[in-house]
Amino acid sequence: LVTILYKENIVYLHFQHTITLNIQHFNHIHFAAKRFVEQGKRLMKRQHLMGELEKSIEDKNERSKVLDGLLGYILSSTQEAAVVPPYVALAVRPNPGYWEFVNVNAEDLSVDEINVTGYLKFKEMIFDENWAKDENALEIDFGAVDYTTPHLTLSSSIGNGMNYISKFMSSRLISSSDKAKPLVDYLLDLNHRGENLMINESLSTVEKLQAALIVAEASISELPKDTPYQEFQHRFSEWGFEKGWGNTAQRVRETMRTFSEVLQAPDPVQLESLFSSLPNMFNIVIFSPHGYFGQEDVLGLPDTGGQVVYILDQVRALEEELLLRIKQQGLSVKPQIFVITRLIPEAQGTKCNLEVEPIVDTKHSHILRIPFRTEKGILPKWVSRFDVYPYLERFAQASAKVLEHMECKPDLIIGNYSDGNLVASLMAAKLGVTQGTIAHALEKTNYEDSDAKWKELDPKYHFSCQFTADLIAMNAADFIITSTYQEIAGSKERPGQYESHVAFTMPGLCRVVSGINVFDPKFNIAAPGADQAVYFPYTEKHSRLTKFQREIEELLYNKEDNSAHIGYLADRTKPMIFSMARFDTVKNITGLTEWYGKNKRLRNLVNLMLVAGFFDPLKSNDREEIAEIKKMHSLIDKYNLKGQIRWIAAQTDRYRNAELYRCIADSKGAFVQPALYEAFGLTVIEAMNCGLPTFATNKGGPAEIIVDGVSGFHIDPTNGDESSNKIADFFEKCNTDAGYWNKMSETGLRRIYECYTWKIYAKKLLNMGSIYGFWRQMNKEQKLAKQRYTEMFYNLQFRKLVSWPVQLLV
Ligand code: UDP
Ligand code: LCN
Repeated sequence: LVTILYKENIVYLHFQHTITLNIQHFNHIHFAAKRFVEQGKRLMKRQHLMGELEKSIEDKNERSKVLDGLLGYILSSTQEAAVVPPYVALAVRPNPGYWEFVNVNAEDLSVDEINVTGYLKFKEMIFDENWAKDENALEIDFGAVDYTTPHLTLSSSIGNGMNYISKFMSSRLISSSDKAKPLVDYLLDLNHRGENLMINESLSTVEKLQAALIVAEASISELPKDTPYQEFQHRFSEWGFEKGWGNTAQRVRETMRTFSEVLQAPDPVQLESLFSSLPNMFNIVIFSPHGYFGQEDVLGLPDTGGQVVYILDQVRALEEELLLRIKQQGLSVKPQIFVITRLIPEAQGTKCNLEVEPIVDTKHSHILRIPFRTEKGILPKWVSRFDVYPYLERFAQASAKVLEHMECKPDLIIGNYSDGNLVASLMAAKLGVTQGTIAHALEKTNYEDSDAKWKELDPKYHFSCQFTADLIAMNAADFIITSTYQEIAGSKERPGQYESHVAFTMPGLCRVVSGINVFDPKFNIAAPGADQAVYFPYTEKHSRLTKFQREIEELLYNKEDNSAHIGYLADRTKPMIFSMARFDTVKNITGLTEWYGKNKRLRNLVNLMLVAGFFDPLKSNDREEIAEIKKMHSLIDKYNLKGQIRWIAAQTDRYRNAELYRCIADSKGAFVQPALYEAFGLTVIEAMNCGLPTFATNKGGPAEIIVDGVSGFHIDPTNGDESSNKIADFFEKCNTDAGYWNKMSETGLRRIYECYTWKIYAKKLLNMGSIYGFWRQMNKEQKLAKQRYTEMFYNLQFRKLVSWPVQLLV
């Protein structure tokens, strides 16, 4: 597709369209390409390519002429280039989810289109030449076993899977020869502990069901709307109907009417509404193996952050929605939700050594803890999330215990994070249950070139296991829940977390030519919320938790350093900028400290208030945290921050934390989330719920939560000066415009109420469980083919990777 033609003074490049370059521009590009290859083999990212281009075409006008037009567009859409002199292989991403690969010869500027394998081989040449040349190197191609799944086509449709599934389902039902028979079979299968729901065997064909619905609908239309189902149950059962249609005459009638219409001519909107009312979901299992997972005193511990908050709030919201739906279906079933996590015998004062714990503010939901085991016994201590992989298979087997507690099979299994998703996949495949996955954060994009450099990083992070587990889970899942669009397909400039698994290579291990397709309709966006009973606006004076006032006063202003806080604020009248996070490198709390240290204007305007980790590196057993603690101390010294910074150790009480956010709002301060990358960012919505104007990273989820300049502000974590000046500008503006702070506080709150609540989330998730449950039945063969491929990958690859010797101190 790409050819090159020189004719007199003009160069014609053909790449989808013909690009015409005058010889001068051609020479510029030629010169730049030569610069790319001058330094030998290497991987170049977009910013490096652009940097080199700037150096080779110094004249700004000339540069913009060269960049203007299609060639410039291709270059600026290039995400990465594998330089193997004399070639420069480009990975071009014109739009989210769309990739093309071209190979440019820097000597004569000839250009060839290459396929994904060709591109990955170029990349491998940089890291492991022998492997790149191995004709039998292992290639993973999940796309090859995806032969019947329809895919979305537009980048803007990505993440809207459920809508498309309803469309695909209705057109399948219309076009299939036995019409709506699969729906009738599905209905026949619905039961609760063996008791039929909706219909029984006497209505086993479309015709019989249609006829019965006509009679029933007519008879019910004569009844008062609020007549309880029990009053006409007997008559209905004679016609072959069972419980589940509704609790009142009106609801039964609505469900029957929708069903009748769907049987006659299915349309996507009605199908979706029908599936949201069917009694097919009572028992849910949620996996989140790595600890600490608990309800008290765990937040802020290494690896224990938003995921735990998310799951506990999710369970509360799901239970509430389940109870509502069950009531509306006219049933008296008790729903059950079990969160399965790791039991840690040496629980460090937390309750993570308890086997079963009821979940606070729920009626029927529990945490069930199962220990990690090896053949030698139980693992007593916490281990980092990066080191859990060898324990997962046994953990999945032991999780069968949940069946004893539930006394039945679950209707839905949801995994969380790489470890939970793998275990969920194993259990769902074994039981034949619908599976949803949630990543929270896929680690791959958090560490540059973590795939290509896996060998170097594996001793510390075991990315080979994690990425393999991720691929297995993504492909096994019936649906994938994400918090934002960017999580799937990034933005115009940056690929998404899932998108980074479309094609990648781990030289020496495997070349993934098709890991996942972001146009797969299994992807759905359902953003979480923050518990609004806890995180409410600072203005709701009557609800403020005044009992924490003294503790918070001491936490913020006591001048003595102790184990809870160090540093002090000499000028209490200044507003505070506040940040709170686990002390991981990616959270960039030390970055924020450095920006603050360097920016005199900002230091004059505000104090810095941080909640993160410990102060003593000896107290931590987390590698990254230890490095961050040391860095923080050195920054405080380097910039002489004493008197302007307060560093508080990790906090575990969310009620007190919420009051802390509100106290910062009382100071007319702001929340700053400076992460190098943030998958979603619960602290961002907690702060906004409390009415704090918020500055958050433009790398990741917060870029979608906040509309820059409208409901908060974006900051660029890679440009500290710009970011700290943006914060300083805000506070300067607040000094001159008395209403500005309030305006930003209110617009932040408005954004939350419109888009980020748990109620919206719970409805969506239950609908997904229902619709994708039916979809998997309609696609049994396809599902099975993929499952066999996934199982093989698990057996031959994953098991081998997790066979490193594990420590066990019983
Ligand atoms: N958190 C906390 N104490 C701390 C640090 C964080 O309670 O010392 C809470 C915070 O309020 C939020 C969660 O942990 O609810 C962090 O979630 P987020 O999505 O911001 O980041 P994650 O830790 O999941 O990467
Ligand atoms: C993990 C993260 O890193 C955060 O960005 C999310 O907000 C959190 O999980 C909850 O999903």
